[in-house]
Amino acid sequence: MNTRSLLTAVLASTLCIPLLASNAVPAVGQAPVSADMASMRHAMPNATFTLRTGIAQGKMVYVGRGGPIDGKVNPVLAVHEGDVVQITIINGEGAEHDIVVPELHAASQRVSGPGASSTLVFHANDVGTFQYFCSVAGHRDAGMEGQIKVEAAAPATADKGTSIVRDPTDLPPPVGERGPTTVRYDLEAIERVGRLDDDTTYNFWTFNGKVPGPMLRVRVGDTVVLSLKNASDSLMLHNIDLHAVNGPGGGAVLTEAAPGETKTFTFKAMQPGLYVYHCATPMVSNHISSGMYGMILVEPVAGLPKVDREFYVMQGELYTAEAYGHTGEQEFSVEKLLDEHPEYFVFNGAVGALTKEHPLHAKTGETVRIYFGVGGPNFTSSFHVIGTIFDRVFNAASLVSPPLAGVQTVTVAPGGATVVDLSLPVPGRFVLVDHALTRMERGLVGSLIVDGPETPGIFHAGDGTQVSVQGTH
Ligand SMILES: [Cu+2]
Repeated sequence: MNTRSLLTAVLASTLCIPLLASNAVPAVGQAPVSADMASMRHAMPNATFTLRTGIAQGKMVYVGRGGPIDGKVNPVLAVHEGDVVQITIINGEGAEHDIVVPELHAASQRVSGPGASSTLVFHANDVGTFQYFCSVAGHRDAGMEGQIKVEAAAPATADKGTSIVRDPTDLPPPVGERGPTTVRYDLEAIERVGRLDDDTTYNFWTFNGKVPGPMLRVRVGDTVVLSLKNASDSLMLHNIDLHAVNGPGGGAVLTEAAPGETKTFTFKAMQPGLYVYHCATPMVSNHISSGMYGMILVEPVAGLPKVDREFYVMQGELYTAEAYGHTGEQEFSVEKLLDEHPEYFVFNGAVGALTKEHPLHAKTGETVRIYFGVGGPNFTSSFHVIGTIFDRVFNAASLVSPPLAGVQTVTVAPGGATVVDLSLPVPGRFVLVDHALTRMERGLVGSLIVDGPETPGIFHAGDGTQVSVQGTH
């Protein structure tokens, strides 16, 4: 049907390595390509499908798994022009199979043995209908075939949901030199249907309408007067527990507010640190998962070392009844929460928050600080920025202990935080991840885009001769 298809395809039986040599997916920027980054491109398809081989009505078939194709036999795989399409085939019954799309020059490896899998990735550049099938002799005739439909670019849909994403640059400036004072904060618990992913919404519970809640910033010795209003259109009780507080419940008991109520309490910030706050109304983990977390920074007397840019990033996970990737409004699943089986992992509230909506930007030579916390409620983060090394880590967000130097990955507990500083000698796109990298497949990824001149003395393709050539011209 379409012999001059521009689609290119590659095979990736495991996450990444064979893809270095391929040009299957265009680079996101002009960034130099590291092995890690090559894998990242392929880990960020925007149309993903899983097919399991099996027997249905006496025929050999592919059965859709997860998302809108769940349970469907030889499902039509609908994608849009320009999508990066990822298809994973899982061997369901043990016979040898593969999946090929000759018109798109795409083919998986053969898989034999129950549970074996292979993944293919391609870029859907042409509109049309294309056949996929198993190339093992006789299997196509036995029933293993279906269609991939590439439609013209998606029309704008009516309501993709309000953004609940907190811009990572939305944080107060350093406190600066001053003595202790009284600081007043007004927070509002707001329940709001917001965008969780493209074409997917969720009924978030938030502080001030965004996830995470606003970053609060005070100095040690300050007195904080904190009011929590629960919006009148809320359905739930809400409160706030700040880990910076010395006092029962961290303030939760004193701030429990019914819809329409406002509660106020006062505390003294006794210890410097970066602290998580969250709603602590039962079921606490439900309130946190739905978005009710944020951080308060209590600066030491002398403040923190000066940097050029600061960012505010938090990680959380969501438990939806439907599998990751379903469109439409998603309902919370208490069963999945109790099983600690999340469907989504997100930075700053939603899939794409720190890639499409608010990527982090900096310039080479600048120093950058990330205030990073985990709302959770349940999963520890192994925070890492691919292509960088943390120069300074305030481990466990302790700001009075000496920082660590030269750190690759930082463990951050739920209800915990870290402060990491990095310098950026090389331009390009760097990738924020939890190095439990399976979570990328469930939405957890961010971008740090660094602009500036190339620095071949630090990073370049090829061998050392290129450096001297470039250095003499
Ligand atoms: Cu709450």
